[in-house]
Amino acid sequence: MSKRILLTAALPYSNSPVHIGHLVEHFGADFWARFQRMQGNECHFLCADDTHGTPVMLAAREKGISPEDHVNQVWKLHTQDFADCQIEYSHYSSTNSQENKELCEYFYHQMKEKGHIHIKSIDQLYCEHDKMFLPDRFVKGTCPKCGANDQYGDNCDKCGATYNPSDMKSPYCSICRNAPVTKQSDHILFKLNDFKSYLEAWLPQHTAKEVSNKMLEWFKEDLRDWDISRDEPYFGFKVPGYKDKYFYVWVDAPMGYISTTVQFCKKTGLNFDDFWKSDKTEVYHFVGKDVARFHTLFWPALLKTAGFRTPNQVFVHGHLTVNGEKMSKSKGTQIQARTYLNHLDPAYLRYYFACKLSSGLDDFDFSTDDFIQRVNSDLIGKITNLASRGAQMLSSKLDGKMSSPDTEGRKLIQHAQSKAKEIADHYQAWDFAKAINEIRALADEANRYFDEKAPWKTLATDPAGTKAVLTTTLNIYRLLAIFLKPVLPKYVEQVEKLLNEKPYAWSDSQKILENHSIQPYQHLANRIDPEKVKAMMEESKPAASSTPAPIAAKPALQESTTGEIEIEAFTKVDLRIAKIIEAEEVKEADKLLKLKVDLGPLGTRQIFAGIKSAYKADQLIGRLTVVVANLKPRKMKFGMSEGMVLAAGEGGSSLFILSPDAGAQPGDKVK
Ligand code: B3M
Ligand code: ZN
Repeated sequence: MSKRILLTAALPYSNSPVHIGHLVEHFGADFWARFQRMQGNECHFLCADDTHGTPVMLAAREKGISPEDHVNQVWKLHTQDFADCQIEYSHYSSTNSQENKELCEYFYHQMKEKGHIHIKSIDQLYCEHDKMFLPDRFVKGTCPKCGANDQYGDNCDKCGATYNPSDMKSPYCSICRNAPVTKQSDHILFKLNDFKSYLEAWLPQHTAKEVSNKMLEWFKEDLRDWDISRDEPYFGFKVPGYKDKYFYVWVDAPMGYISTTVQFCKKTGLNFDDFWKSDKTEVYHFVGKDVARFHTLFWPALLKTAGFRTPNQVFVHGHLTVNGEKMSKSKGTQIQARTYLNHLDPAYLRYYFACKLSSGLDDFDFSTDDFIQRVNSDLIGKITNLASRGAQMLSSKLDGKMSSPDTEGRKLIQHAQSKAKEIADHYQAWDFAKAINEIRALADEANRYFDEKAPWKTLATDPAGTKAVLTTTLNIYRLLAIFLKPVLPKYVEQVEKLLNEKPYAWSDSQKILENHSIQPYQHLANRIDPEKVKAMMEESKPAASSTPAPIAAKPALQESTTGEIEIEAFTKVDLRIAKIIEAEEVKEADKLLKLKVDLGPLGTRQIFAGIKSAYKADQLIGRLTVVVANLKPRKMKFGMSEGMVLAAGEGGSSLFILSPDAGAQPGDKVK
């Protein structure tokens, strides 16, 4: 009987572009949803952008636009990236929607009514300059354990210690670098411990053993209250009854799963209650292990409070590393989806991640060498090769019509058919890596058969026997295509065309094509050119600019794929010595200083420079530095910017403008 399934992937946050870490999860969910549909199930795959919180508020300020405009812009980029990666959602919404706001208020009233919240005054670090309470990630300082400088307020990168921001030595606000003060404010707390025994029973039934065991470690003591409110300024939904309190982003984020369903039901005419109010639908979340706690503790407790059903399962996956290391923007290993797409076909990455993804919590690696090797030797060399050799010969040397396999061939096909159940079980269990292994083994067998029969030798002497061999080969290739279709939907569409067939369902694997005409062979896929992978990695390296890379921007003007430029390209940039004659802070922008610079014979210019985190305005007046003088003037929210100040460093306090030795004059050309 056909099942109705609702599947979600975690909601990407609106402060960063889609990167390959997101893709692992969204590919996985997309494979699974497509597999379910091939099985004849009704599978709705829903997702949305997670739009609220301090980082989004600050990102919008930085751009000089409203948070609403910011999240709308990011939504467009996210959905475009996902679509170009062949990920197909049934509906992709946003948590900043009216439906989500109403839902969030409803949940809150239920929490209140049922006595699951209380108010408590809490001490927190506050920045007098930015007039805001600082989330842990926005406090930096010296680690209380090992003494490392510039560590975040919640944990130390150097020694791994975790602590409270208030325990840090010499804490400072990461936005303005001033020392914060401690200030009290009332917070709304959700009494998670009210659900302790409920969750203790719920966890083992709805998560993998590895996950529930991990979560149950917290249960030795009472479960701690969960702080669900944040003070102004914040981007999010206001808490009813308060004029300056907002719901913490993690309260309304998972509600996005439900509000997206509300919108989806409006769009399709399906009945909402069948999804979240009854067990007529199977509900599954697919998330990374970093957010498992939110999905397996807070979320079921909230759902229970508000009288909604809980998910059948929360599937949890491990993290992606790149060439053996944790992904990092500054090391250039956080490859953005758009950067990947600028160089390579998404089918390759879908295939590679399918090779790596299994149902456990282990991390797995995107190794660029292994990636090239797997795609070129397996997907192209073993799998696609069967089609190019078999179909090409059948259409160009014979009449393009399959005959029947001989006894040996039929056995081989039946053997491949008999794997359909096993491979399906692997997909069902989120063990994509095992499914791909099986498929690859079948491809190996088929290649061995083809080489042994050597049809290119028998073509002239035994055309009928040759045809039977090609018929067998193409039938096995067809089965591989059916088994790969959840992972490679576009590729398999071409196979369906080549073999003159309708879109494949899983059950089509039980048929054998005989006396069947095919289309002339058309090239299906190329090998990966390693140079393109190199170019992608090169493009992922952070730009040596003081302004953050624009979200999912198109690649910067490139002279060559290796990142080298000709001398002519360099000399086009007019670098000049400039004297800073005026400098003032742009109050509304966190990073910007407004400068007036003297370029000698070229006159004066106004420049907005993103260096406020490292320099005070009056420190700069009178100083000589280097600017790009022929940059096209740019209209910014606060006025025209007519050049660019060069600076080194990673940003924040670590930013250094350049200074010439004594003797250089304003307007001198830098050569
Ligand atoms: N947005 C993941 C993150 O950005 C978070 C997932 C929400 S799922 C409801 O850390
Ligand atoms: Zn500050």
